[in-house]
Amino acid sequence: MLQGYTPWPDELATKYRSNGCWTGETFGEVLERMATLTPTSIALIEGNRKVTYEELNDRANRLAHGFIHLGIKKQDRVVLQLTNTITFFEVCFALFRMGALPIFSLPLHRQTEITYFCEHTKAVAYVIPDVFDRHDYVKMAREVKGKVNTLQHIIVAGDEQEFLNVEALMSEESVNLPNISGSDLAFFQLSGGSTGLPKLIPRTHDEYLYSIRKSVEICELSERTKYLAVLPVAHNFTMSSPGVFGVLYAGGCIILSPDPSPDTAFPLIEKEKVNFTSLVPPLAIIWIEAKKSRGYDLTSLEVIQVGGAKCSAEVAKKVGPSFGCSLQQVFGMAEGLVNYTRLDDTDEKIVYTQGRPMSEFDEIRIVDEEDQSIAVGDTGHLQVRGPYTIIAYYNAETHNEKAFTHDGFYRTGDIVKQTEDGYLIVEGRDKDQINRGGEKIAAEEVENYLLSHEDVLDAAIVSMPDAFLGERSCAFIISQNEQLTGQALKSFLQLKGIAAFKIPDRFEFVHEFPQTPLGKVSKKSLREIIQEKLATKI
Ligand code: J2J
Repeated sequence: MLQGYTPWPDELATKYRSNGCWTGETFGEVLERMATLTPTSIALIEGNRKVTYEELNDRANRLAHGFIHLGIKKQDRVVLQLTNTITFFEVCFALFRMGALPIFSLPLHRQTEITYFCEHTKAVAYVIPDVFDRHDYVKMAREVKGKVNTLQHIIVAGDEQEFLNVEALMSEESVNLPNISGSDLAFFQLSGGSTGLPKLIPRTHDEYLYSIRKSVEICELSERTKYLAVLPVAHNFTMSSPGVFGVLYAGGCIILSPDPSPDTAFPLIEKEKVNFTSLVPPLAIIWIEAKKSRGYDLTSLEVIQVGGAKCSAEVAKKVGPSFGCSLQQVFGMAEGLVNYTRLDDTDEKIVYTQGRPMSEFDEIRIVDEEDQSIAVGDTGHLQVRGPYTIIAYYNAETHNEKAFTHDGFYRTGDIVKQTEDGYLIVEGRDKDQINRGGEKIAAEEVENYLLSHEDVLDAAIVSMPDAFLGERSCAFIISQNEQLTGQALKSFLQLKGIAAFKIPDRFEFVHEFPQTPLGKVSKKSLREIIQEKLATKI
């Protein structure tokens, strides 16, 4: 058993097996099955390159053998930072096959985050593109490798001589692959976080495949699905709700978009007759605007999902009519619970709610500050337990005590209310997090980076409303250096090497922070201060 991982208690595992949620199937077996059932169907399209299910399966197998030759073993951790490419899937399924555990970092993560993922998990390998979006990942990997002594292999997708190359690792030589079972760990997803550094979310084949199977059923995916992946495939939404894994499970075709802009995505929709895609709310706004002036034929679209952050009713109302398709709202989290509006729901539900839990075995409760259930229709804190919601983060004992209740419910940190018929409406959040158009920023993480600046005495980050992104971040700073500027702090954070979306959009220099009656920084008051400033345009 991997140290730091809390396995499912026997009682729950038995329950979810006997009620049919967990079938024992593994990701490796799913791909093998699809390669047998639909060998010549196209699984993935990237630019002019197309890969069938049989080819994907074959290449994943060869790569799995290559990883074993290299000395990577079952349960070894591998930080995977690939973009929306076919190689992502080859590496991913190769790791699933031989039981090593990918950590799904995002293309935007930089050396501070990657070093932490590698150190925290004692990763043995790190897989990167060579260059993407003008960022030199090889240079970054060199720096990370210099800091992390467990890291033995840097593996590069692309033309690169300094480190190992994915293509060169494909091996014809057969070796015995370890046995993988449904209850084995499959990978780690990342939490949006609220305290300190991002938490790692351990997922087993059993639980994640259940959520995919249910999502495929609700979203009605089939071999005729043509899914455009515009958001990063490594994110839980694009990966599993029903996402790219859902498409592979259903035998459909994934079209990989290197970026989400209409200029890239619309021609792909027209050319490949895309019928399903997933967006975050700000992207939905950009697409709706772009649709008015771009002449592409997008009539193949049947469903556009919007999730990751609250979709305003105003935007929700426009999606269907703009694209001649159905909108599906998705309210999910990498920790588990996913809510969908159903495809045959009334417009009222689709526009005004964030859907209802996907599984009849999801147990949700909405509670007050004292963890007491409240009346249906009242607003409160959402807690959840179920067959695909984690029961603990990896290696985070102290945090787990706060994040889960004594009876195993996950405290989502979301403030919601529920309609009589079980639909959820997201009203806010009680976690110290900023949701910047779907990208999550843990306030404390960025505050700590700022505190490492010699001139920063104290820092507090809060959200400020934004018409386009929903929220942006504002850092309140206490410093004795009157010369210190926001620009200087931005450069400091950039040099430190953190994902660009975490860098505060605005800095406010103050002499003190407002306090709660208990003497803590009152983020509520800080939010009010910045809102007022924005309203009066100071
Ligand atoms: C309001 N807030 C939302 C929504 C997520 C599917 C879809 C999204 C995610 C995701 C995911 C929201 N309205 N429609 O993993 O499988 C906020 C909530 C939630 C947090 C989770 C999936 N959809 N949110 O966004 O782990 O605050 O997952 O708790 O990144 O995003 O963020 P994340």
